[in-house]
Amino acid sequence: MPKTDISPVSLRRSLKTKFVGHNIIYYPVTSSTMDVAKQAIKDGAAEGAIVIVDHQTAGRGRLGRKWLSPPDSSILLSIILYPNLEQLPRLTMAAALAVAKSIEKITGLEPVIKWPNDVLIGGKKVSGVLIESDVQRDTVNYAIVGIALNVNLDPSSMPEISETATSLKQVLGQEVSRLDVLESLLVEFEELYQALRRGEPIDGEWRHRLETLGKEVTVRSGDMVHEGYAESVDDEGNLLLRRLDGSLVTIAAGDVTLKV
Ligand code: BT5
Repeated sequence: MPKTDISPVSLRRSLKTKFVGHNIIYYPVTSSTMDVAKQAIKDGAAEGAIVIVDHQTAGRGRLGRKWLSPPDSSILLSIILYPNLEQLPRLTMAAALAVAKSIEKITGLEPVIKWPNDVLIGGKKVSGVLIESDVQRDTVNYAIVGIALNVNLDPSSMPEISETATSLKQVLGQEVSRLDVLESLLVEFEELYQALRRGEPIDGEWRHRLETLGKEVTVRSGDMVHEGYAESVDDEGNLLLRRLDGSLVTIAAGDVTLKV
C-alpha cells in the first residue's frame, strides 16, 4: 500500500479515536462528501461516522463556491454529528483548530487560522471548513463537518488558486502521508468535540492561532460589508468588529480581507 493511501483498511488499522471514524464510508471518487454524508444520515448513520474520498468532482465551499482537488492529493472528509444547539456554532472553531493542531503534530509547521474557517500557512490557504446542518426550531437534526486539507496538491498547476493556496508538500518540499495527517486530525477533532459535549470552552486555544485579531479588515457577510478593527471573538466564534464610527458589531460568518 502506498503511504498516501487512505482507504478504510489502512485507516482502521491505525485509528486511535473513541468513536469518530469508527464507521467509514469510502469512495475512490464521488461528487461531494457532503452529499454522501446527507444520504448516510437518511440511512441512519451513527454519530462520528465519516465519509472520505480520494477525489471529488463537485467539491463545494461556502456560498456555492467550488473546492478544487486533483485526485489523491488531499484529505476530503465529512464527519457526521448530532450536536445540540449550543455546540453547533462552535463546530467551525473545533474543525479549524483540529486541522491546525494535526498539521503541527505531523509536520512541525505552525499554521494559523483566518476567521472563520480557513487554515493558512505562510499567508496561503491550506485547508477550509464547511459546516452544513439541519435545524428545526431548537433541535439540530444533524451537522456535517466538511474538511478539506491540501496535503500533496500542487497549486502551481491550478490557475484559479495558484496565488492563494498552498499545500503541505509545497511548503515542506516533500510528500506527506495523507493517512498520518487524517489519523491525527480525527483524534484532535474528537478531543475538541468531546470538550464541547462536556460544556467546556475551546475558544482559548483557537484565539491564540487566530491571525485575524488586531487587524484592520473588511468583512463581507451576506449583503453587508463591514469595515473596522477585528477587536475580539466571543466563545461561540463570532467576530467582534469595532467599526470606524466606534460601534461594535458581532459577525457570525463572512469573508475577511485585510486592509492595506
Ligand atoms: C471553504 O469554503 O474553504 C470550505 C471548503 C470545504 C471543502 C470540503 S472537501 C470535503 C467536503 N465536501 C465538500 O464538497 N466540501 C467539503 P470557502 O471559504 O467558501 O472557500 C472556497 C474558496 O477557496 C474558493 O472559492 C477558492 O477561492 C478557494 N479554493 C478552492 N479550492 C482550494 C484549494 N484546494 N486550496 C485552497 N483554496 C481553494
